[in-house]
Amino acid sequence: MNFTYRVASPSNIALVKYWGKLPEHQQVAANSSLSMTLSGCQALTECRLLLGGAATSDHQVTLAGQQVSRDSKAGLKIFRHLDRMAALAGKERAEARSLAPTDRPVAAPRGWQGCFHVASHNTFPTSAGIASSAAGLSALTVAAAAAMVGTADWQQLAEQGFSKARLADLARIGSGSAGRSMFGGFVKWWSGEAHLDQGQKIDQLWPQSHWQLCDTIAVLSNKEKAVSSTDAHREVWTSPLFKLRLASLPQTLNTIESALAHRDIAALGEAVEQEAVNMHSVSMTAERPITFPSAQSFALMAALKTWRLKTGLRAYFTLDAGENVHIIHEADQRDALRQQLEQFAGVEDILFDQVGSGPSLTQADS
Ligand code: 2P0
Repeated sequence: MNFTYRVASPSNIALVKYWGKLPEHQQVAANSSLSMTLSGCQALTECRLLLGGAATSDHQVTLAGQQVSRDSKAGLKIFRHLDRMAALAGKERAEARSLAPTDRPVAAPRGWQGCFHVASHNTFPTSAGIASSAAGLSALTVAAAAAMVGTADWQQLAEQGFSKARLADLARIGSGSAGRSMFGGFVKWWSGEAHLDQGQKIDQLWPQSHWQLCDTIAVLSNKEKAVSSTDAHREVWTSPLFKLRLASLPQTLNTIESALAHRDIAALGEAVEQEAVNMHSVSMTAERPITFPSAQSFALMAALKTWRLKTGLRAYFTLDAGENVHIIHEADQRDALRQQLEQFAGVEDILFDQVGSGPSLTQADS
C-alpha cells in the first residue's frame, strides 16, 4: 500500500531579491538572493503516489478544493513539476536498487507507470505578493519525494538521493524562490556560472534561533496579481537599470549579510528597503513596464518612514511581486506597528508572521 504524505511548507520573504533569470538555462537566477523563511504563511500539501494498475491516466491535483487540469494557468507549473519528479524518481529509485540500466524508467509517465494525487491549500492569500509559489512548490517537492521513496523520515529521504540540498535544488527548478523555503531561518541561494552544471547551491546561513525577526504583512488586496512573477522575470533584461542592479548587488548582499550577522535592525531595514525599491524600479522601467505596488502600497511605504521619524517605530518595508507590503521588525515593535496599521486606510487584513523553521513532513495515514 502506498501512503499519503503531508507537508507543511512555508513561504519566504526575500531580503535580497531574485529578479531575472539567465537566458538559455533552466531556472538559473541572474543574481544571488537571500531570504527569511516564514512560519505562519504555509502551503499544506498531501500527496499519494499510485503505481502500476492503480495509476490513473494523469496526476490529479486539487488546489483549495478545486480540481485543476494540466493545461490550466494554475496547473501548468504543478503538473510539469510532478512530471519532473516522477521522471527523476524513476531513475533514482532504480539506481538505489541497482537495477540494470535497461530496467530503469527514463521518463514519467512514459516508461514509469505512476501518478501523483495531490491536494493542497494555502494558509494565506494566493498570488498576491506573498510568494505562494515558494510555499507551494517546496511543499510539492518534499511531498512527491516522500511519496516516491515511501518515507516521512528526512534521513531516509537523504539516503535515497533526496537530501535537503537536493530537494532545494529540485524545488528551485519548479519555482526559483521555492528552493529557499526548504530551509528554516535565513537562507541564501547562490547563483552564477560556477554552479550551473551541478545544480544551484541553496543553504541556510543562520537558523531560526539566530534572530526572532518578524514579517508583518499589510494586506491591501487579496486579489490575484495581473502579471505573474515568471513573466516579470523575463522583462527585466529590457530595463536600462538592470545591469546597474546586477553590478550593485554584491555590495547589497554584503551589507545585508553583515546586518543579519550583527542583528542590526536599522542597518538591515535601510538596506532591505533600498533593495526592494531597486528591484521594483527595474520592472517599472522595462520596455513593458510592470508596476506591482499600488498607490496604496506607495502610501503605506511613505507612512512607515513617517512613523519611524515621528514615533521611533523600528520597522522597515519590503515588497514581493505584488502590492501587499511586508514589514520587517523585531518582536517588541509588533503592537506599535499594529496600532498604526489598524488606522491606515486601505489595509484589509494584517498577517503577523515571523522567521520559521522550514518544512515539516508526516505520514497522513497508517
Ligand atoms: C524573490 N520573487 O526572491 C523574488 C522577489 C518575487 C519578488 O522569486 O518563475 O515565483 O517560479 O522562478 O519564484 C517570485 O518569483 O518565479 C520571486 P519562478 P518565482 O522571492
